[in-house]
Amino acid sequence: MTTFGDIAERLAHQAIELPSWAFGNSGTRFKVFTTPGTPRTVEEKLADAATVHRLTGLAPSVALHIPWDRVDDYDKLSRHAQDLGVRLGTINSNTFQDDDYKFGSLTHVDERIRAKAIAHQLECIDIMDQTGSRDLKIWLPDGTNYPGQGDLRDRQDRLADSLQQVYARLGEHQRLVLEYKFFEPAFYATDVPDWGTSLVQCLALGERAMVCLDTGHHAPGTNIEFIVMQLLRLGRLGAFDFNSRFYADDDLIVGAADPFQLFRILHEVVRGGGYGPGSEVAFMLDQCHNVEDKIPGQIRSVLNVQEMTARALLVDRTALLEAERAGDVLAGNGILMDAFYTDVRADLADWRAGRGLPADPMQAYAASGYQSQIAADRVGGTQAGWGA
Ligand code: PSV
Ligand code: MN
Repeated sequence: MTTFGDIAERLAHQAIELPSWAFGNSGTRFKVFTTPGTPRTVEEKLADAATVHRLTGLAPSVALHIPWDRVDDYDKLSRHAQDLGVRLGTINSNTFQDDDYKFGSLTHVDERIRAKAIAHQLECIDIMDQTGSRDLKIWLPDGTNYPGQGDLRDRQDRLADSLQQVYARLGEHQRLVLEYKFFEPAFYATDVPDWGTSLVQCLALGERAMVCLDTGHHAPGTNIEFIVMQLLRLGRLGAFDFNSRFYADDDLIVGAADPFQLFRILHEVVRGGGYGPGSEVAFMLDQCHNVEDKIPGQIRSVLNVQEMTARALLVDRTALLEAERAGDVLAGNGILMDAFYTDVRADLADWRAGRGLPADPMQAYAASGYQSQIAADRVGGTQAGWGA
């Protein structure tokens, strides 16, 4: 049997990157609700992210989205992040909010627009050079709504050519991480709909091209942990965008909709060597807090990932392997379920207290006065949000 004491040290390796945009206003296509204290600037987003890290010790880096977080001086922004106790992480490009991209970006049939989309990715790599970021994350809105709207194969060929041009510009220690999504904003065919397509494109590029798995980007019922296993097996799991979904790409708090699925995913991560100091897998959140407060929403999220990681680490691997080899179906399933049902919350509270962190970060945030402080301080200006 594996006990909490056996895994305590390994929990210290956990690092979850926060998305800057989680602190801005977001919503559905029906309404974006604003909240007092929402950041107006990227510096304020970093301050909120640093608060999450200070209270949890789990979130040492922050992902930026360009152009949402564009600034004049990235050295200065990096230093600002450092002063707050965090660092700048993944740079996410954005080719989904410009009129030119109505019919695609890296796949566009018009060479001028395709060149513009490539130039945007190169701008993001320039930013990475300044921020010291390792990963360029590309998610494309490209796709078609109607059969016959575009030539599926030509689009794939243009994508390969565009990605090649971007990949060629990467520095030695930088990576291109290609995210897939099976629908939205295109509904008939997206150009990178699944992990297979992302992987095929990555394999053609080279070793520093990796797949990004956003947990909300699959059809209902998809066995996501299988994909995790396969990508780890092939050494191509670059990053996670964690969130949870009931229906579509809901971008809700990770672990809220289906904690068991999160457990199964993290079990495969641990089993496949994706967790710990030797792993290069980036664990990121990609979430929106439309109706709940954003900072505690992020705190809850990283705690959910930590809790489920602890439970995944608790799986008795030796006993599991034995049961699997012996064909003991129920014993194997029982070993997994024992770990999943272990309530680790009290142990984690002690673990935090032993490391100088608040035993209950949610409660510590509520008691800190930070929320009312930012509501009082951040008056005037334009709150950050989609497209802001
Ligand atoms: C697309 O749905 C996505 O998951 C991509 O990661 C984008 O960069 C992000 O959402 C924007 O919120
Ligand atoms: Mn995503």
